[in-house]
Amino acid sequence: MKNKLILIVVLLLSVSLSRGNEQLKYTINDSWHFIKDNSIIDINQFLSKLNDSELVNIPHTWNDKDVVDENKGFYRGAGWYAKDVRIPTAYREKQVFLFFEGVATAAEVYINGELAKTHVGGFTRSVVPVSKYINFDETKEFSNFNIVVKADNSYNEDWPPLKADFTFFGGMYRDVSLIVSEKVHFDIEDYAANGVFITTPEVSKESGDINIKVRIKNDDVDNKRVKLLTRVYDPEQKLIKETTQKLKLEAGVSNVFDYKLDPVENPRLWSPDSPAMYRVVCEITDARTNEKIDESTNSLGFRWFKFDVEEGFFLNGKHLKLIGTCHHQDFDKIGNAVPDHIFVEDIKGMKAMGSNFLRIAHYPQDPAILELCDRLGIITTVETPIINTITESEAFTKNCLSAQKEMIRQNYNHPSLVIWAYMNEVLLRPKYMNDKKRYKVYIDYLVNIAQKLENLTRSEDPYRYTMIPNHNNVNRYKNAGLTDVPMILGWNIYNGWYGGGYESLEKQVKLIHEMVNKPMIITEYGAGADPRLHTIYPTRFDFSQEYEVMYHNHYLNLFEKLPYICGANVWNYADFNSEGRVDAVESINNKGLLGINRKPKDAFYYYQASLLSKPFIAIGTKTWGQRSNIEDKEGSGISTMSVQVFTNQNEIELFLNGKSLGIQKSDEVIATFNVPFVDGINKLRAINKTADYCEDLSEIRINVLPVKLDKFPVAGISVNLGDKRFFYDDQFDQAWMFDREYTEGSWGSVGGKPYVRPAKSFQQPYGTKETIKGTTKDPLYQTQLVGIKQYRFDVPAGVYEIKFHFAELEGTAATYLSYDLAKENEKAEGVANRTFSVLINGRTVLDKFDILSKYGEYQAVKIKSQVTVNEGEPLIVSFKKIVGEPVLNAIELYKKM
Ligand code: GCB
Ligand code: CA
Repeated sequence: MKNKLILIVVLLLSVSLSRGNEQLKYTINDSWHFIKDNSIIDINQFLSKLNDSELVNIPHTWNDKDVVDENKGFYRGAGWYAKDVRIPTAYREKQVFLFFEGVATAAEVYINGELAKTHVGGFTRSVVPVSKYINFDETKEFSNFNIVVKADNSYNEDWPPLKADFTFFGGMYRDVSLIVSEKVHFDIEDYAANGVFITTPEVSKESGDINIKVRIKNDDVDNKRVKLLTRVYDPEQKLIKETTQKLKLEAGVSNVFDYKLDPVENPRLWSPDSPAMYRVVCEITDARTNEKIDESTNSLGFRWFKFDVEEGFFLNGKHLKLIGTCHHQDFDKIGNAVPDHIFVEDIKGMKAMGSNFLRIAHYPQDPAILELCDRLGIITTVETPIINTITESEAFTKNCLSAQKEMIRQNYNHPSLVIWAYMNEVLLRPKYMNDKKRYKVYIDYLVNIAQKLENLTRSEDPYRYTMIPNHNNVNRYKNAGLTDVPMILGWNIYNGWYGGGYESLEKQVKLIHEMVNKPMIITEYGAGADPRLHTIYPTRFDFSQEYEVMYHNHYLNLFEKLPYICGANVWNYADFNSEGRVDAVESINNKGLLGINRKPKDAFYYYQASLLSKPFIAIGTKTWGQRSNIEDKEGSGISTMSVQVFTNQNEIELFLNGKSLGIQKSDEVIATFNVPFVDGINKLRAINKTADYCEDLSEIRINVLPVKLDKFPVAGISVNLGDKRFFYDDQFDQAWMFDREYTEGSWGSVGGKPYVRPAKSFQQPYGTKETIKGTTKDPLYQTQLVGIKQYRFDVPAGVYEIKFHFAELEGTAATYLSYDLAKENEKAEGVANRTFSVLINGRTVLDKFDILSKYGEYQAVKIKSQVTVNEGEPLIVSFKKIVGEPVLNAIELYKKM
């Protein structure tokens, strides 16, 4: 009994010894006082207003609501945060820091009223030493200090990024922590890195180098003698190496030491299939007492890689086609103030998609992302946000360089990371294009910044590659001399979306390859898809999920065929906020493979089927909650629609409500079935019966609309006019079909043509992409039938409600995106001059109706009316032209009695 007790005591002792005094870090995210007010001139004025503040928790942005509303613009200015922090008075002997993971875009940090630090750059971390500002109260166990942070997301010509296709949310949007260390500690003040930098200059199957640079800060007044222990653990957590060295630390400075460990023999190599991770623990102890002072743990992976101009990418000597996506850091309804778990799900999702590559665009993101890419095996590139344009100023250049240096040092020890990038499409619409001389001055300045970033990057990290992503105007980048600067060139290519057909992709890629003798990555390609839109006539710029699949199918096939394309990144993993965007969904860029809420679109399943090697099968259109379509033949009650099954298997059998619809062979991972849907719930089951058995289930709800309206559908009829897409309103679970022409005894429109935006170059097949105010169901209003004469329903007797949807599309305020290079060709639109009357069964409902003067342009207008139809009488809505052509955007008919 006694012996046992002694043993327990000894165990406890050794546990507490090994805990030691390494840095203590914990978040202080909750309950910050917050005021958003650009008129506050200084911290004193802010503190005097604290009573008006609200309490917020970090992550926090002040733009979560105003970027998704219908007004153009969002708050760009200052937001003030304040918090009291209580710490043990014993910390007087230690060093206390604040650690900010991300404050956008610039921050001033005040401790007890004194300015302790300013930081420019909304995407990198910063560390603020605060000990010297704290008044420790010796008489009490705890002491308090006060933090004020002024965050600012104003436009400032010296703060990159200046302009880009994503929202510049403001706020303290990533974790804020307190760090407590000894006076001697790994130098976290150095660009907010962790003080340990590991490289592996030579790696082979037989041997892997481990070189380490440490920075140790001695904040004491005396020089110090310490020991530095380095331990390496293998992927099974077994200790495989241990070294100790004695170091002398000069007081008041950051002491830098470079050293090498003996190479690891036969290292387990890191790769996407087998992301073997080693762990390096660096420990500082007191040379005399052996007491632990600090510790830093970092991941290590052994791999070697090469990007080749002709042959593409090689990892550990084997060819590997890099395929994956790009990623932004925001989420549905909460902007960029997202919990880490979103990122965990995103990276898991990429792995589940079969990705082996990720472009962290256009700025460094949360630490959780690279950590998980290391662990799951996704090769990454990360970049500094210098986007579209630059400012020729010293301050701008300085901010670019510090952002690059912070990015590199903060993310140094990630085996998944192989490329440091900077700039994105900086010659998209360069300044001074019309003044040759001035243009040259501008371009020289820009190329000079690039060269400085390149030199900095190579000296910070000689073992990774560098890259600049450009848009597809290869001549412009080449003539500027920008293509000479980095080691790899990225190309963002949208043939088949913004311009031309995707058939032109191959020519484009070949041209670039011939003109630029550098390894090539397709850093972006993508097509927009509003998750609510489906069609049987996919065409460019229709925002249908079906076109998105076609586009990606074409691109992926070509990438797999051309060896010199090292890799490609879909733009984008998920839909994301872009406040200025006008598309099918306002302020959202819809090029995601998943929605902004992370619900997969069909294109995501397409990639799974294409990239995964384990048996995969998925029935498409899972987000199409409810459909509505006309029956095939009068009285049949059946509406046949095609359904795509995405699979890497050869043959698929599909069952509808338990009955086999036969077997189809898959064509480029898609098996297409014509499914005779019945009204109501349709249960689909797709299987492959081989040894690699796999199956998928899907429930499809459909309103099969009758050709003859003898039995009027209970949910009514909802029709989108001037359109060829089905629209699923996921907010109200309402299914819309597109229009049909009236035939005798049935229903449909009489006369009129779909509205096509007047443009010289083909852009949208129909409708406009201008944002429609007063609705979130823009696709219903963005299309219309022009010159409509009647809408006719041959209905049984009864009382009906009719709902008209209008919007004036011939407006003045057309807006364009800078990415949309087709815009130059577009003619100015005329302002509509349009007046018409609407009659229901001869009775005027809307008399001399002029949408523009009554409601303005691009405004959703909904008008409901009612009519009693007698036996044998049709329901006819007629449009009487007075000035210009009558229009109708959508119509609903519902039977009340
Ligand atoms: C690009 C940009 C990216 C945009 C994308 C688009 O070339 O690099 O930021 O979001 O195009 O969707 O237009
Ligand atoms: Ca419409």
